[in-house]
Amino acid sequence: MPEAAGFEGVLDRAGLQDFSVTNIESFWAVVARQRLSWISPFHTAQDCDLSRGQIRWFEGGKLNVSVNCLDRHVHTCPERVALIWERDEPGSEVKVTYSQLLEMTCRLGNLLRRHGVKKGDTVTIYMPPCPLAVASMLACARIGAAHNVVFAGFSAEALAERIRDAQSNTVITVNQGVRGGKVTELKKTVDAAVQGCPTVQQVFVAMRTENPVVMTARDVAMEEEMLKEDVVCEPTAMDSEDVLFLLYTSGSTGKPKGLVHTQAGYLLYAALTHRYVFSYHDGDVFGCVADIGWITGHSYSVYGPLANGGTTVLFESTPIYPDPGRYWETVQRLKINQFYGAPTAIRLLLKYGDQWVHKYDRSTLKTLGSVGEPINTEAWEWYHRVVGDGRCPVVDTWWQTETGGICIAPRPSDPDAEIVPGMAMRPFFGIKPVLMDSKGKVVTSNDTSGALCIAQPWPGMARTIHNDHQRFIETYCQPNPGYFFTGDGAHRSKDGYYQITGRLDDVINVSGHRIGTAEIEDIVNQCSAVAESAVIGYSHPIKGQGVYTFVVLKTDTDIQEADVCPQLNNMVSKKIAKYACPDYIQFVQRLPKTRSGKIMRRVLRKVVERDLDELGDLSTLDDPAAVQEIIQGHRDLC
Ligand code: 6R9
Repeated sequence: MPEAAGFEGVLDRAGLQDFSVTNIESFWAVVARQRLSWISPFHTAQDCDLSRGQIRWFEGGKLNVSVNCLDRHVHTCPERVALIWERDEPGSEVKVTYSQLLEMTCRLGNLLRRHGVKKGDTVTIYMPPCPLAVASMLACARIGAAHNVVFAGFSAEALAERIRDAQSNTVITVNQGVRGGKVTELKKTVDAAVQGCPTVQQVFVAMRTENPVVMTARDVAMEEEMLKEDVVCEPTAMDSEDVLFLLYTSGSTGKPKGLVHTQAGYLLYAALTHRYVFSYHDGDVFGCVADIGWITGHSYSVYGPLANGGTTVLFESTPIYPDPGRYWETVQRLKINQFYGAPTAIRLLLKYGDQWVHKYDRSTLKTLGSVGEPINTEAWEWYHRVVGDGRCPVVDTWWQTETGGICIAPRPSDPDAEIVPGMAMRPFFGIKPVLMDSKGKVVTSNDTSGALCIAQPWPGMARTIHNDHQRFIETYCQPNPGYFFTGDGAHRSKDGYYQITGRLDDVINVSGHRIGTAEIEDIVNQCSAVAESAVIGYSHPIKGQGVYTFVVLKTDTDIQEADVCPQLNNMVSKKIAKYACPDYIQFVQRLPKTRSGKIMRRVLRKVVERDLDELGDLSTLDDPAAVQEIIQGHRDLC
């Protein structure tokens, strides 16, 4: 095998797909040597045992992720634009070149070092998308600290919970956030959060607006202090399997999971998927409009594009600010070539009509991407026909925080391959999806459905859950021993293409935000008037899924139902985020439970979906009258 030349030109891309799954080790070894800059080479491409939750790639190798994302491009093209910060105010974008971003990162790396941040520490970043947020992530990578980006829409309590779980000693934030024309008090939120976080020793504060905020002894004025630092910062040589970042995501039990990604494998996978799935070419402007607090922002606003020396957009605004033409006006102004967004936004914009799209020149667009939830056919067709003028391929990309990068998408291999609307379709290089039946057996035929699992490890996958490897094993490795269990259901068409049908567990997906129903129940149950509750997702025309909450009030309470609703909304938005607030609250006398006391959510789901003929087996139900009451109450409410 001619390793030096790599595979391209040796195998056609379809042949490469087969080769990559049958020879994962040699495939990834060649790609890793070709695409990453190593300080010292690895000696073992992989040492994985999925059944034990052991995943190790490129052992023996040393590298620095920030060098791979910055220095090597500064050597070849220092003036190339790395970031375009699309600020909330249209027309006020800021461009940052590779050499500027390296300088920013080095100053920040030195500042963090001077304040004692070192390898093994975790830095929490609570910032909206902006160059300093990216520089913060890369500065951590440069000095060997792990980052933990928390979505800047999260409440103080949600932030505190993540800081505590990560045992983070440093927080980086901005004075205020600006989004959709509204100012949010991010520094105040951090102040409230760190009160309950004894590990936090210092908070770095950057200025997004000109409004001063109260600074305490613990706070550091970030830009001011950065100016005093040297522009050269020696990168720490990191082992391939050292931690790069933690990122919290929802699981089916109450507590969010801090998924851990490591250095080399993650970066390689983000870079390769970014290049192939979107057909990214040098000189293109890549527009991923996700927040950096989401894995999509990590892999496709930051690490994938920067590892490839690309130009990437950081989008601070909303799809409808100042009007529903915002995305397309941005595409025209920044000359975006690949646009990557979420179905919930597409569905929202579709309702406003085609004129908002037609107003702007979208001729630079080459590929349109979708991520976060299944994209329904109407939204897919509109995206393709109206936004892309029928000439841009739409790539529906399936993946998860756990997978690190895209695993199933229409065009990882052949750039001319057929695309079927609303389907993620084909596995990426090195990915071998399988469907499992309910008995845990692999289904081999086509035109069938099952639980989606992945049969072999790949470099981008998460390595563990922070401080809870047992939970990692139980969640992903034990449901089907030897396979990675995704928690999603999928259908394989008669042609062998994959269509993702949705979550199999108690996780719902509201506007692309993944949230455990148990997390919301936890908060609702804290209301003094509430005895118990059950939250389920239901199909929502814009958000994908909405939050439907069944509430049983305490019998001894004299609070009125009408007063409980605003209280619950308040609590949920304060403790989690606004998007998690109930869309419907139905008060019931009791919840349907099994004799062993488990709430039968399946029955609640059917009631809300009005699928009353399919309530299923009710034999284990403790009190069948509960279901009739709920059906009646649901009719009255909706
Ligand atoms: C990247 C990301 C992961 C869950 C995943 C699945 C859903 C994501 C999808 C999709 C259908 C797609 N999901 N992309 N479902 N089609 N193209 O979203 O990560 O926040 O961890 O959510 O999102 O249910 O399991 P994350």
